[in-house]
Parts: sequence; C-alpha cells; structure tokens
Amino acid sequence: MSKILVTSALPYINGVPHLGHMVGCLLPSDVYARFMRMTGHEVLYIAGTDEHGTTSEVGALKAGMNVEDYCQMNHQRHRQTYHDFNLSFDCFGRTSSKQNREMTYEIFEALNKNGFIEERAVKQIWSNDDKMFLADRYITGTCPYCGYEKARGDQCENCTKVLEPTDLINAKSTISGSSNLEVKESKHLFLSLPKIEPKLKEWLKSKEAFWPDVAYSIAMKWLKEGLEPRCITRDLKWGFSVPKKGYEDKVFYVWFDAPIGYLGITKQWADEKPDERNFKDWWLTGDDVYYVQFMGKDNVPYHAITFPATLLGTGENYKKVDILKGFSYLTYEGGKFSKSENRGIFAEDAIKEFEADYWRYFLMSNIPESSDSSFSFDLFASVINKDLNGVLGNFVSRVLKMTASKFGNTIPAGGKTTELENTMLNTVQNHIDRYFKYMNALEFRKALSELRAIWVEGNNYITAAEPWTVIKEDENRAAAILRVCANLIRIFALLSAPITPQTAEKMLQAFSLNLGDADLKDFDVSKQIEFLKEGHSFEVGEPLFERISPERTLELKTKYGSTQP
Ligand code: B3M
Ligand code: ZN
Repeated sequence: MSKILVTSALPYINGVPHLGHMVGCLLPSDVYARFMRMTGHEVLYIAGTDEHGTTSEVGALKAGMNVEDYCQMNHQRHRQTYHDFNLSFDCFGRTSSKQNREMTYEIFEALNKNGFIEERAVKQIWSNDDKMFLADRYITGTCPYCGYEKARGDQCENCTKVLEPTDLINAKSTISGSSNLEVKESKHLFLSLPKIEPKLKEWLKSKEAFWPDVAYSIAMKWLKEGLEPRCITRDLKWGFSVPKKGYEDKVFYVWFDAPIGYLGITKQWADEKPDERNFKDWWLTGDDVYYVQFMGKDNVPYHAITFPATLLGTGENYKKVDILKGFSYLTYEGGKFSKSENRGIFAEDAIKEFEADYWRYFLMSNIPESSDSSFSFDLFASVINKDLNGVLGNFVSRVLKMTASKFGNTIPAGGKTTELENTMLNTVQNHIDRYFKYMNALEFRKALSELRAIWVEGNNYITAAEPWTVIKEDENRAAAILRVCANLIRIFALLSAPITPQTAEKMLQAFSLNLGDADLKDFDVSKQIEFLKEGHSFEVGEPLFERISPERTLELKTKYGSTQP
C-alpha cells in the first residue's frame, strides 16, 4: 500500500487547544504522517477547524464579534499553535469553507434521493432566559444511562453514550445556568440509521481484525444498543442552511458537516493546485488508498457509525476509514484541564516555555493509548532530563566534543571495526525492526520505548568501547569508534525525526545535512553506519536540550495551577 490518507479529528474552533487535545489526536496523527512519508509512502494529511454550531455562536457573542470574524480569528490562532508544534498538515482547512458546503450538499442530496432522510417532529429545549433553543452541549444534566451528573445534551463523556438533549434528567442551560426551560416542538431531518444498518454492519465486521480494540469495542457496543434515526438539523443560524423546502431557516447539525469536512478540506487542498491534485484520487478510487483516522475516544461513535453510515448511504464508493485509532484522556495532575480554573497548560503557553520537541517527546511517550495517562510537571521534568538530556543529548555532545578535541572538526580516518560494533549494530537493528513494527501498528508507547532503547545502545556502546582510553594506545581504533558514533548520531536523528523533527534537523545540521524525503525507506543500519565518511566536517554546536531544574519545575507548577496556593 503506498497512498496513505491521515486525518486528525477536527478541533472545535472556539476552544483553545490544551495538551490533552494535542496528545489525543493532533500530535499522533502528525507523528504517523511523518513516519509514513519518511518510509516512502505518498501521504495526504488533513485537518482543520470544526466551526459550526452553538458553541461558535456563543463564543462570538461573548467576544462581541460576529461569528464569521470570530471564526476567522480563532482559525488563525489554531493554525499558529499547530504550526508552532510542527504539525505537518498538507492542508489545515475549515469546515465552513465553500468546498465543504458543496460536499455536504452533495452527500445530503444523495442520502435524500436514496431514501435515507426522514422528517420527524422533535421536542426541543427552549430556554426562556437565553431566548434560544438550547442544542447539544448547552444543556447539562444527569445521564439517564450511567447517572453521571455533568452529561452534555449531545453526549455523556462518562459512558460515551450519544444523547438527545431531552434525554437528560434535571436539565440546565450552561449559558445562563437557568433551568427555566421548556420543550417546544418543530420538524427536523433525520438520517435513517436503521435502514443503513445492514450495510454498516457488514462493513464494520470487515474491520474487526484491523481496528485497535478501543475503537472496535466502542463501535460494537453502540451497534448492540440498537441504532436510532439521528437528527441532522438544528434551529440555529451559524451553519450550512438546509437545502430542502420547509427547512431553509435551519442548518445542518455540526456533527453532520464536520466529518464531511475531511472531504471538504481535501477539496480545498486540491483547489489550491488543480493541475496536480485530485480529490477523487483520495476519496473515490477506493482500493489503493489506506485511510487512518486519529481521535479521542468520545469521537469514536461518530467516526465508526454515523459518518461511515452517511458515506454508505450515498451509494457512492467513498473511501471509508481503514484504521481508526482512538485515544483515552490525558489528565492534569490527576484532575481535568480547566481554562476557567487556570488548571492545566494550554498549547499556546506550553510552547512559550519549551520548544515543541520537549512536548512532542513527552506526550508521545506518555500517550493515553490503552488507558488514561497523566501529565504532571514532575513527570515532564524527569522524562526530559532522563531521556532527552541524559540519553540522547548526552550522547551527541559527548561524541562531538570528544571527536573535536582529539581529532579536530572532521570525522577521523583510520582504524577497523570489531565484534563490538557488530554486536551493537545487531542489537540496534533489532530495536529498529520493532520500532518500525510498532509505528506501523500505531502502538506509539511501545514504539517510543524502542526509540529510547536505540539511543541507550549508543551510550552503552561508547561506554564499552572507551575511546578516551583506547586513544592512548591506538589512535586509529579510537578514530574508528568515533566515526561509528558520528554515524549513530545521524541514524538517531533520522529515526527520531517523526517525533522530534526540530532536534533531528539540529543533529543533522551539525554535519551540514538536512532531512530528506524518504530517509527511513528500507532502513538498514549496517549500510547507514558507513554514511558519514572520514574527512566529513562537523560543528559541535549548543547542547540539544536544557535541563529542567527542581526550581523551574516548581515555578511551572505554580504558574499553571498544579500546586495549591
Ligand atoms: N470537533 C470534537 C472534538 O473536537 C469534534 C471533532 C470533529 S471530527 C470530524 O473533540
Ligand atoms: Zn452516561
């Protein structure tokens, strides 16, 4: 398989992304996209802002702006943050684009023509104090299924069950806090999930062997509970107006047009260079594209059930997800991230404290893959100090400094390699094989621990080879050892590049090299170890990472609300 389509769940435009969003879809999708490009695949990596719905209307209202300007401003803010984290999207678009409108209408028309859209009278919650229908997330109350008291009108984040606002017990407006709510009736359009169910089941069944457990079991649980028709319209202004007689003053529900956004954003991307890029190559030719989606587990039902059902219902051969990777949550010092309580570190602030690679490495090695994981500054400091400084940074600076002081700023000539090198290279190759296997299988924690093990081998090797002692007796042999070490730096840089791209560039720049397009393709360490030849010049440069002192850690904890005042 050589064409790989990668998407990350599209972050809501109104929120500021925190580390939880970063680790729960955006960052792993980037790491995967980079890895796939580096191993020689053709990758299309798509994301963007999810812009419609009440949250944006309310956000704009609070900001005293009209909703278009508000979204434009926030889109730029998201874009900047992801740029700072080095997320390598081929297109970071918007669900409010004209391309997504066209796509949404095309898909809706097909569903309608095929008889999968039905009209129903809906009881909705009208807030007398807010003077609006309170859709979705603007209502909280108790989940009728699990009893969780802060369930939102669209979904219970405790049991992941998708809800209708009227399901909630003791409902309240989250805008005004008012419980002066009343139920009013109006007509809405529904996607007939039960009619699409047979096709959907057959499609899902074919995924059993391939999807990670988290995602597949959520999908199955949902299917077992039985599919109900799903309302796809809302009484709001900000959204795509519904192209059907009698529904002109309603808009599509944000969860209807948001996943269609993956297609809409691909169109946006294709429209930028119509001669070279083709939407159909990715979404309509089917079998030669391998499609991987990344998301938090609360998004799984929409991507495993409603969105594929939407695509299946069109009767067109739209590409559907091959692997759906769902993540659990990242907690902040054991609790939740909360902007209002100043708890947690938000991506924009994080990047002001440390370069992206510190966060990228920490988050990827502590990714909430099979269960929740937690962020704390103590853990962060210890991982950065141990792995990045103590293992990787230390190896690089030791090798470059020692070589420069003994042989000058070129890779030295002479000497032979021995059994010691063969053994080390074997061990490294074994780790590399596993690293590749885990990255391909989207098992990031395991992949990261292999990567760390590879760096450790470098330190073990130099400790065992002792070039500083050997040089006293046999200068040529010391030269051979340091030449191997210099090549290990380049090898480590290439292998680390999907996770820590800036650091990889710095490591390569020490040898006046840059990252290439497919540097990890057919990667064979026994060949790579001879890439840098004698006479190649290098610079020692600054240390790669700064150590995080206990004082700095305490300062960060206080600043970001993780210690009690
Ligand atoms: N915006 C939910 C979220 O940000 C939603 C994802 C849409 S993916 C098409 O968690
Ligand atoms: Zn629940």
